[in-house]
Amino acid sequence: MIELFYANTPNGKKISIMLEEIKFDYKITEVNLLKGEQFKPAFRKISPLSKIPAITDHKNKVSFFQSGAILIYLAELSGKFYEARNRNLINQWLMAQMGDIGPMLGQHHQFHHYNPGKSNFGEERYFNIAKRIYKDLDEHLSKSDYLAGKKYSIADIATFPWIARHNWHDIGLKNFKNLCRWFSQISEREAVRKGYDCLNTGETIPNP
Ligand SMILES: N[C@@H](CCC(=O)N[C@@H](CS)C(=O)NCC(=O)O)C(=O)O
Repeated sequence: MIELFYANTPNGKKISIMLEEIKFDYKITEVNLLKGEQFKPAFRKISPLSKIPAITDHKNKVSFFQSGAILIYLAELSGKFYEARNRNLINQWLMAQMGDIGPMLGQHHQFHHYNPGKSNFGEERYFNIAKRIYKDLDEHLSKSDYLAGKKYSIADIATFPWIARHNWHDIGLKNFKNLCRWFSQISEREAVRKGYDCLNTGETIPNP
């Protein structure tokens, strides 16, 4: 049994989608970020930077923080979505998500969606970076079925929930043919739909 410490954000959704994909038994413990529950000492023991997602694998008595590390752990445990001979490429795209795509789109959310009008510099900077991410991903996906080649991998699972916020981005996912194709293909996976709505509130994946 895996316990997922979760809040309904793109980083949280990466792990619920992965758990659905590998069909592991899991339970969700919600961490209310607005109430500051991430700072509780018990949670900080498993997530020292006070961030979701985190997991505890109760069977193997081990805990993890950082979504990329969690995805690698679950992929190795299940033997899925992290093909041994393609790991170098999968790692690069996973790190691209963790180090660039997620943090930059996260800033775009802060300036453009949550706090418009507070900083022209911030709004413009992260809007431009977000547009560049769409353009670069689109170009890459014109040559590659999935981010790390022909097969769906944890790199796609990590990136998908961020692109799923495309309505907030105001960039027009539809205008990026290859990124749109990749997004639609992944949206159709039953496990992705289930993991996206892991709290069973009826949340659906926004169409391009
Ligand atoms: N690099 C981390 C980022 C995690 C992250 O930023 N989590 C946010 C929610 S999406 C959080 O818990 N924020 C609460 C806080 O920083 O106080 C990961 O991929 O796990």
